[in-house]
Amino acid sequence: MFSTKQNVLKILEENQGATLSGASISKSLSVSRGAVWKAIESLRKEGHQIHATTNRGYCLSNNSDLLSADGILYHMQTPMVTRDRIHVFDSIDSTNHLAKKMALAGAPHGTVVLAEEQTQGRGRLGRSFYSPKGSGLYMSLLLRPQGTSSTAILTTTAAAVAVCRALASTLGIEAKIKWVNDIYLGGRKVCGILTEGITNFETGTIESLVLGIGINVFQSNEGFPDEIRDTAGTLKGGIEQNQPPLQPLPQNPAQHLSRNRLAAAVILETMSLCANLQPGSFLPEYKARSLVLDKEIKVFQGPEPYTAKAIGIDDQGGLIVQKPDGTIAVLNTGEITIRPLDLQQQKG
Ligand code: BT5
Repeated sequence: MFSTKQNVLKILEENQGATLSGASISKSLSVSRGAVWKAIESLRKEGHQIHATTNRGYCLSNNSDLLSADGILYHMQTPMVTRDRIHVFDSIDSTNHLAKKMALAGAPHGTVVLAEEQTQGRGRLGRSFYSPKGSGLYMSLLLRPQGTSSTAILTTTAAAVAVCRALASTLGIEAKIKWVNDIYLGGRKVCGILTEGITNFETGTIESLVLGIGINVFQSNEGFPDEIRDTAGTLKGGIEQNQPPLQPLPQNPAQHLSRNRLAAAVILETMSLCANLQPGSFLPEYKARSLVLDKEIKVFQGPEPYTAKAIGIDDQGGLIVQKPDGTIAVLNTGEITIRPLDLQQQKG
C-alpha cells in the first residue's frame, strides 16, 4: 500500500513537465484536495521542485530528480524493502562507511543507504570513487547472508549482473562487465561495485555484507577529473552516443533517467539475485556480458604483472586464465587490464 504522498509523487513523475490540476489528482487518487495539497507541501519540503499555479495546478519540474525513499518505493512493483530501511542523505562521506556502522549496530537485512553526493566515495584497495552531487546513484545495500566467505565473492558477481539487468529493464541498454566489479557502456566505466564483509571470527562466517554500488548517471557540471576523463562515462552519455535503446522506453522521456526508478530496479534485482546465490543461476549471464573472456589481459597480482588469456569464469566467480606457458590459474582477487582496443569493441 502506498501513501498519498507516494501516489502524488508517482502521478507527478509520470507527467513530469506537465501541469495537473489539484482536482484531477484528487479524483484519480480518491482523496480530498486538502490531502493532495498536504502531500505536495511535504514533497516540496523534501526538495522536489514542484511549481504551483493558481487555477491551473501542480507541475514537477523537468529538472527535478531528487532521490527519495518515497520515489524509490513507488517504483518497486514488488516492495523488497520497507520505507524505514531506506536512508537517503544529501551529502555523506561514504554510503559504505555508514552502512557498515549501521550493520555493526544491528541494522537489518535490506537496509539501504543512498546519497546525492559522497565526499569520500571509496573504491577497492583504498582507491577513491568520484561521486559528485546530483549526478549519480551512490548506494549501499546491507545484506545478512547465510553463508561462508565464498558467498561474498559471488555477491559481487551477482550484483554486477543485477545492475546490468536493472539498466536493461529501466533504460533498455545492454551493458558489459569487466571482471570482477566494473560495468561498462560504450567502452567506458559507468559503474563500480565494492563489496565489504563483516566476519564473525569465531564461526568464520560472514555476518553481514555491504554492497556498495556507484553509477554515473549524468555528467556533473565540472566533468570528470583528469585521471578518469578518458575512461569514465555516464549512462546518459552512453545512451546518446553509443547505445540506441534496445527496448521500447517509457512514454515520458523525462522518466528515462529517473534515479529513483533506477535505484528501485537495482535494489530489486540485487536482492532477488542475492537471495539465491546458487552457482550457475546467473553465471551464464555474467559470462555473456563479460568484456574479458577470450581476451588477452594483463594480471596485476603478486610481485610481477603478467599477460594471460582469460578463458573462463568458475562457479565461484573466479576468473580462469591461461598463462603463455600453458599453465592455468584462477584469480579470486586482484586487478586486470584489457587493451583499450578491446574495450572500444563494445561501441556501436
Ligand atoms: C570501484 O572500485 O569501482 C568500486 C566503486 C564503488 C563505489 C560505491 S558508491 C557507493 C558505495 N560507497 C562507497 O564509498 N563506495 C561504494 P575500483 O574497481 O577500485 O575502481 C576505482 C577506480 O575507478 C579509481 O581508481 C578510478 O580510476 C576509477 N574511478 C573513480 N571514480 C570513478 C567514477 N565515478 N566513474 C568511473 N571510474 C571511476
